[in-house]
Amino acid sequence: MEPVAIALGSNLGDCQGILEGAVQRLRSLLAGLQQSHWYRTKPVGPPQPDYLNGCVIGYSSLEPLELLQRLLEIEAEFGRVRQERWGARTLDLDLLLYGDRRLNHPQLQVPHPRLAERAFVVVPLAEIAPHWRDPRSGNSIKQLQEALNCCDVHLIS
Ligand code: A4P
Ligand code: MG
Repeated sequence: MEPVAIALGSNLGDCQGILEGAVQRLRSLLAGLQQSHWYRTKPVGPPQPDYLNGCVIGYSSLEPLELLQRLLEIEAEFGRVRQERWGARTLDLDLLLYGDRRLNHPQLQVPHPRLAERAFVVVPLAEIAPHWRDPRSGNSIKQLQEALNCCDVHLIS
């Protein structure tokens, strides 16, 4: 089993209900799941509604591509229809980290290529995995957070 980190995002429909449903599905996929709080975040990309974002960590016995396939199935289950890149979506699941592996497969880049630059990912991840090191930069998640402007990321109650 290897530690994995997954980002969740939603900005269409009942976002919190969708995210909580997705976490339930992830619980059956990962051992020892821990989840962050949910954060309301300003959209990065084309104009669209605000997002709810959060992260989970846990242990997986699936190989990375197999895990990605399961994440895509969960997205489909919650009604994700792929339209424009970075556009609004009911559920986005991104595989952020898989242990300390670096993968550059056509279907899967790990660490997620935009991990370090996105406060909507780094802030929730720092809650549950502050000491995990991004194998690309060598920085801890806490250090990544300190380097970002996090003013568009708000904890919801
Ligand atoms: N793929 C490659 N690497 C990965 C990975 N590490 N995890 C491939 C997941 N998927 C990965 O993904 C397209 C393909 O990327 C997948 O089929 C997989 O083979 P997608 O989810 O259809 O595309 P996307 O999410 O629209 O594009 P992308 O480039 O993944 O976008 P991002 O970077 O995920 O950004 N603003 C806020 N505030 N909050 C958000 O959550 N999300 C996005 C999407 C834009 N703006 C946002 C948010
Ligand atoms: Mg995605």
